[in-house]
Amino acid sequence: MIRERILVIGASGQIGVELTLALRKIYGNNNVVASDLREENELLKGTGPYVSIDVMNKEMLHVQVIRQNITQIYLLAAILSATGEKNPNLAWHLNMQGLLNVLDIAREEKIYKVYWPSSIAVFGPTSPKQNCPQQTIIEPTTVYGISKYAGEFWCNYYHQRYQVDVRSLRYPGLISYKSAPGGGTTDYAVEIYHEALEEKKYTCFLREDTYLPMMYMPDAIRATIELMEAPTADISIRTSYNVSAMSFSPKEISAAIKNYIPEFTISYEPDYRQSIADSWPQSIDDSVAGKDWGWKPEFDLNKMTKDMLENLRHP
Ligand code: VAH
Repeated sequence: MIRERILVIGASGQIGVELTLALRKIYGNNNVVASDLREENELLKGTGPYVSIDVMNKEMLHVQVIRQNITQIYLLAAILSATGEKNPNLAWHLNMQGLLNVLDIAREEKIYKVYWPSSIAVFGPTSPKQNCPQQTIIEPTTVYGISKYAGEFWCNYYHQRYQVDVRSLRYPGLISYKSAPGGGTTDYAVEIYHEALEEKKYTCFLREDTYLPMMYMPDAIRATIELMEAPTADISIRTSYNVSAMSFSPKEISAAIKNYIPEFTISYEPDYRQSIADSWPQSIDDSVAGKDWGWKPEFDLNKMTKDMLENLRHP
């Protein structure tokens, strides 16, 4: 049994913090090396090794992969949809070159497995709005979506041509309480819980009827680990799997919050992120993930709202 040594790149981000903690529970604290350009997230301190890595510095990354005897790489560093529209060139460069650096090192060092997240942001206005299938018309209209869709084909290429075992999920909007998100269009669904508790009111940057596919972080972490632990023979998708859990609108999430905070009020001031949200599907068909590796979500809007408010009230 080889000793797995895992490198998490972007470990101080919204997904990275929780994925690092989950992987440390499975593989042992010292076998999961957390890394980021930013300083170590408070929740990671004292739970295992942390190194500063710039995924754009391929030589330095390569040295760390060798020096740390890495066998698996999780690449989470990316610029998300809203920030990406403000910095298109930076978003394209980081999201693309970061992935290519990791894939090339994985090929050269025969890394056992690689994980790289895509997003439902790959879909565009010409994709089906309801139950958007795994394979369909996909014409992204954000730099983030373009970079994620191009990245999916690079993952497929490195698997087909070099047998790199790289796996990927098209995450919906992710909601969590442990670590703040950054620069996403779906981040209103995180902010609203904090504001509901602190201010009893929230001004939403999307229209009240904007339905988007969403998932609670515990489900996203479990989906990631279940995908990575699935037998290779079961993986039929080498671009990226659709996964989903629920879809809701700002109106619906505020009604769910009102069940716990009756005095909560919401107002709406749509901004540039409205057009990004409008370009995405409202719901996702993830039946291929269910068939291939048994994907099944556990959290719906009410169960998530209860858990979010409890954990934000008593951190
Ligand atoms: C974003 N949270 O809003 C990300 C996600 C589906 C959206 O990829 O950009």
